[in-house]
Amino acid sequence: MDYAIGDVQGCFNSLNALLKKINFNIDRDRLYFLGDVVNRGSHSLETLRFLHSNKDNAEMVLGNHDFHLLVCALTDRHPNKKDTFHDILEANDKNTLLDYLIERPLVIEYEDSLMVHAGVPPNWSQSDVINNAALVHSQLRNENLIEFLSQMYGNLPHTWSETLTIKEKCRYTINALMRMRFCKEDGELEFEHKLNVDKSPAGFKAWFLHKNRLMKEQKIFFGHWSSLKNVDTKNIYPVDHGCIWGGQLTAYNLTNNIYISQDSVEI
Ligand SMILES: [Mn+2]
Repeated sequence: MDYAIGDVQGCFNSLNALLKKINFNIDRDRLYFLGDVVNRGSHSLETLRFLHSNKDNAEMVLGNHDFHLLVCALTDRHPNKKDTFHDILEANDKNTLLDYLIERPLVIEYEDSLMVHAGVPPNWSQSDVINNAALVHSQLRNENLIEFLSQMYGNLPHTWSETLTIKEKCRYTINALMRMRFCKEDGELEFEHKLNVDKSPAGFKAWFLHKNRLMKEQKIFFGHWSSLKNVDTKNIYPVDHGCIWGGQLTAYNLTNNIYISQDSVEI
């Protein structure tokens, strides 16, 4: 069986409970983590080690918290007070784990669907998504990685255009694929709101609710938005059910098309 799994955020006990619930078998099953595997929870190190040691059967897309870990580990930016990945920064296998994260993609194409941490701008086609994600991926593997990472924070540019510099294109792509919730039809991003879809800020909508969205026919699996409730939009599969906030850690069984949730067992 293949499963897409929502934001673990270092909730390794809940992940183990979920894997037990789905009878996870390393020889038979494949796991696709939808990003934010680390941070906020108490066991980021164990979670990342689990992914790394099972990398032949588990894949992940980068989420904003995973990216934040890379920035804090490799540039002079300091972790915030709420960050809980100090266990990784102090681990003796830190470099192995960071190298593993640097190699991870921003999107995964799975059969006729797409997996991404936050979402896909409504004005992007599947090839726009793949090409822009690949541009960021190539920059992460470039020898100027540290300089690149130190320039990727910030909310600008709000919109994507062909005339942007490579750095600007990457910053927009990271913000869109890893952080977006609300946007305009032309992909203009908004970062002040984290509420449910019925509370969108003026002029903005949840990225998947735009009428003329180009990727309507592809299934999209994503995490990041734990407050999403009652989403009844065709081909839209939110899988982050807020484990870190005392909610549930969820796996979507891609073979049988069902959600399986595990109540948080973090202390
Ligand atoms: Mn996130």
